[in-house]
Amino acid sequence: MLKRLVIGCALALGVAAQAGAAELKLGYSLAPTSHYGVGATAMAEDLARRTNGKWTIKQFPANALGGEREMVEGAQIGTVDLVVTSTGPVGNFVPDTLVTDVPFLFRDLKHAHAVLDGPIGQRILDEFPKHGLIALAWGENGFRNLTNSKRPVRTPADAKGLKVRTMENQVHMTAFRTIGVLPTPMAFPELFTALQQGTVDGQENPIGVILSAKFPQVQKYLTLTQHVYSPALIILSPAVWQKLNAEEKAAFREAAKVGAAAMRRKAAEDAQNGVEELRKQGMEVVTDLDRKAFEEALKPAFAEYAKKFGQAKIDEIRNYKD
Ligand code: EAX
Repeated sequence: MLKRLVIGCALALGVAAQAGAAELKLGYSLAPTSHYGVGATAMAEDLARRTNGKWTIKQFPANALGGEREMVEGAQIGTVDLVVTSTGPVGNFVPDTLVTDVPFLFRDLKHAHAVLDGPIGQRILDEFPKHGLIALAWGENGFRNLTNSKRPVRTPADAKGLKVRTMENQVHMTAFRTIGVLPTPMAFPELFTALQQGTVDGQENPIGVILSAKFPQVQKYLTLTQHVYSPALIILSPAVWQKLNAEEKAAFREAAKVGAAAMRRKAAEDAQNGVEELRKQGMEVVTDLDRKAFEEALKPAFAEYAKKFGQAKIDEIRNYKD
């Protein structure tokens, strides 16, 4: 009798475990203390709470699941469940994200958030399923800034001839090529070594990334170029999405929004306080960028973007008001 009871319980538990708790693998390129880590933790806590512990998240920080392109591919084929990624390589999968990578498109964070959280941003998120991906929410990487090992950069002439690593993103590469920089597309996990060995002279990233990836160890000069806003995305594998009922789908979306909000708060905090820290770590910081000269030098690139995306689409974002 007792034995039967024990077996019965074990069976019931077995069934419960199968239909119940599921641990999802979430990958990102930065340290757990970064804005991505903070966002992922906030999402994980919220999701577990909303689903009574059914859906939990295990984090794989610091490129443990590969570079951003590889992680997005993983989400497509179902070997990675969740990814927090910049838009860097995402345009290779979902071309509609590319317009967000245009330099000097967003005036400030408020503008970027209004666009991405409004109908334009939603329209882009809605494109993902057509490309075998689910985008749960727009997070944040932040405004990007140029670093290099050669010289202080204030004008496009200063930047000319530098070999700069860019993300694997055509829109970014066009911009750098246009101002006379040699763009070298490279996956983020290779970047530190490339800077260290001098394969490239520079790179560009938000302050939080420069700090988190310890670039002051291999880069002397930082220019607060703020040349492009870098959105982040929380992406889910369709292999997971199709297992969810409507209530769970809503819980995933809400939890991703909570994660994205935490990510934005941390990215903004780093952008505010991080420059001082980078100075302490030995970087020389150029704050008086000749922004007008950069915008002027970028004119041919803007003409290309207008051809590629349509001027109306760019203006729709530029002029967007909440
Ligand atoms: O998402 O590749 C990059 O430079 C990204 O900004 C970084 O991986 C954070």
